[in-house]
Amino acid sequence: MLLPQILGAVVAFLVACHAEEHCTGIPGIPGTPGTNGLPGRDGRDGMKGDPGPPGTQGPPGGMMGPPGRDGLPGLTGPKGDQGEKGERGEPGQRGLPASLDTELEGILSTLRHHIAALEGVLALEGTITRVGEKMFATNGKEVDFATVLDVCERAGGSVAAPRNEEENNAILSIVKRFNRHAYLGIKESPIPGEFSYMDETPLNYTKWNPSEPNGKGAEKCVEMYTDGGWNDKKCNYYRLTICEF
Ligand SMILES: [Ca+2]
Repeated sequence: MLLPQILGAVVAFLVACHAEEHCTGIPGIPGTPGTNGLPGRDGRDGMKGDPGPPGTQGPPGGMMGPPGRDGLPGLTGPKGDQGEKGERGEPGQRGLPASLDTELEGILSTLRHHIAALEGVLALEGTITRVGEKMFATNGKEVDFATVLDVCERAGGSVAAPRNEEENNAILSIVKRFNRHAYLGIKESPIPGEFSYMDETPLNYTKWNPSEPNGKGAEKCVEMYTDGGWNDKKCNYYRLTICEF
């Protein structure tokens, strides 16, 4: 409090005191502020802060770090060469004759039934034409004779070669369906005008068209016309592929 104000208060008091019978004491001057207390206890630990930014790269020439982890496996390499054939194993124990093995007999019977059913389906769809034990089939493609040979062999058969009228008619049914001439599994022998089966056995049945064969060594293959007759023909023409199995 400023001095004039204090004095003013004292004067006012004295005046008031003088006016009354009894005077009370003068109020004391306010004391000075106390000193600061001791520091408080430490607070609890705060939450963990975010990771700091990466440091700057060190100078070159530092020590090499440890090796990294193995990479992903690479692509499969090319197939190796086939190994040598192993030695023949010991022969197994002799089994029962099929006629005495009822279980085997049952399996064979089921297989025969299934195969006959499948052949029926294939014949119904025109995929195969069956004559006796032989089956004829085509892939519908026209190629040169070398390709016919290759295609039939790869399929496990051989080029269709009729051994009788019935087989000739079976092949003819395919030729008519596609309305295309087809090569037969017959070739000219080194003697011009003489023909044989592919295994060089002589023909036991022929169906030459009138005036055929007329190539005299220049037409070494044989084709079937759409009437079932045969014609000797050069081997590089494109003809229907028909195989027998
Ligand atoms: Ca001819």
